[in-house]
Amino acid sequence: MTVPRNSLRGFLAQARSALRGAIETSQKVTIVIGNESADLDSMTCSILYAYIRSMAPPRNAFSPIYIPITNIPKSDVQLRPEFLELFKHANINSTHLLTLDDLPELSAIKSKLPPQNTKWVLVDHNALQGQLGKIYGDRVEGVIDHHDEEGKVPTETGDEPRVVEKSGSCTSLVTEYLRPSWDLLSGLGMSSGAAHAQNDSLSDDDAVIKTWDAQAAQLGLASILIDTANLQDKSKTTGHDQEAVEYLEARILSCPKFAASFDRTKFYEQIDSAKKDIGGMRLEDILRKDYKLWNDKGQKLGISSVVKNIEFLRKKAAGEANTATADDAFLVALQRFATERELDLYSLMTTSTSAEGHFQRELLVWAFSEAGIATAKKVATESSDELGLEGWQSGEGKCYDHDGKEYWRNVWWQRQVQHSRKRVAPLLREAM
Ligand SMILES: [Mn+2]
Repeated sequence: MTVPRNSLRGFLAQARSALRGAIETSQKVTIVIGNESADLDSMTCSILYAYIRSMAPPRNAFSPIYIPITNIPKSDVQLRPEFLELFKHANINSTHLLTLDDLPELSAIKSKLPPQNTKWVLVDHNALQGQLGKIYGDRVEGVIDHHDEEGKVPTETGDEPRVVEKSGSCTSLVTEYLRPSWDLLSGLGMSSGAAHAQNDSLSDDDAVIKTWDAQAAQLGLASILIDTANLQDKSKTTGHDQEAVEYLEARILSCPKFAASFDRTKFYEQIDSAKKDIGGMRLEDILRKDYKLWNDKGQKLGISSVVKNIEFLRKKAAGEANTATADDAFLVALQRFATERELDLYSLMTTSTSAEGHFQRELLVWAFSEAGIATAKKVATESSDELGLEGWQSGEGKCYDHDGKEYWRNVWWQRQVQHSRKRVAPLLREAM
């Protein structure tokens, strides 16, 4: 059975009930899951892939429908205002999104969702982390990703893709992969209603499908624009991104409902400003909203990416603590965040715009164990040139550096701003 042509909204509702049904009746299920930082890219990759693939599955698909899971608990969706902004363009809302809450509880997941009944496709990562990775790591049979190759997904993935390539956004690679199926689907123009429609209503069905396609296209387009700064960031944008943007934009512009009013730059700015609208959040939420954890060679590394500078976070910390100095309040909050997670190594990466309008990055590295300290020192020396590390001071003139037995810490301006966590994480991991 093939999933009928449907809107994103209809599809997500169907995916939710199919997942529930599969769990209750021990049916097979294919899960498409993004990485655990669950940024916009991860979310849109999984939805777009599952949506098109469910309506145009390979002949011997493992299960009748692909289930897109966003790799966070439902409550964390609220920490991503850009999701909520984008959902409006796709005619969905946060209640339609499938999250970790839709899977059985971890304590019972193995019996309720036996590994042999599952097949996993990874998008925007190529190694399934954490508890899910321990239980279902062997069931991963497909990947589309733009991070460094981890060598965890088998080389043969049968009917599912095995694409690990450089691109600004993983959604661009997903779009590229889906394009032939999507074109075929739209060419057929079949919806569940269209199959029974009279000839004279065909154009109405066509308009409905164009609207659905344009909504899905906006969902994908947003991630590519965010990840490439509207294709303006030359260090990130690749041919994959340019072609995918062209393709998705054409889908939006061929829809009468959106064609007249759609403006790509305005659309980008709207999603981007929603993403930076984190002033109302608590510091801890800001640190955990785009957070990744690695557990390698006996060391735990956590990295938070934040879309505001340390000055913003200092003020936020001071406002929440209202006793200590801003520097103290900030450092205490960071230390609490890292020690609660029992990290050997914690890093904070910020992005912001300088008063002169330049994109800038700060990098904080804090090591809490002997092994972590050795790793941190190694990176500070060996990767200093590649990252363009330069002296940094807080608003109160402190530089936060500390070289002691109990911990080691430093903060820099990272002048080689093209290097995101996608580069910094492998550097830290290699140094372990
Ligand atoms: Mn990505």
